[in-house]
Amino acid sequence: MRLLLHIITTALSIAAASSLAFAQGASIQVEQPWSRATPAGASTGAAYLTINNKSHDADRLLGASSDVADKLQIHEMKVVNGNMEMREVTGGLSIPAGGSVVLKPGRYHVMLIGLKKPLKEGETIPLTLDFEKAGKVSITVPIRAMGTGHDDMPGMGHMDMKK
Ligand SMILES: [Cu+2]
Repeated sequence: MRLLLHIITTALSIAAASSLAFAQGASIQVEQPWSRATPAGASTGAAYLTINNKSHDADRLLGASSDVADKLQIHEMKVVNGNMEMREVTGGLSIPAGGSVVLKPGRYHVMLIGLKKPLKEGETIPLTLDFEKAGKVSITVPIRAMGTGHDDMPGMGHMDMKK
């Protein structure tokens, strides 16, 4: 009887521990990450992805980091007075409870500033996203061909960076 009780108690604690880990790990899900190959000499690149917030609390994407660039920023593009402008999202990008935010060409993106080498089609970028509540979420971003998602900024060098 004691042994049986011990087995049940152990099983319950394992179940509790694993469900907790699952709940934490699953609150933020990142889907369909991709980036685009850059021409030789380009100093910047961008990464796109979809963030799903499975929890009942809103969260915020505060920033990102990667070995491939000196600095990463969360950027937003929008048309201001007929011109496409790009600016840093200050205070974090909010991800509504139970909702999702899509980072895509012409809207939000993770900007890779100071690329250490060109992004090559077929390779991948290790990226760590930093969320206010979910903490750090590491993903692997495949690099697609140059020109994929043509409706924005090749290289983005022609654009003014607004602060
Ligand atoms: Cu940008």
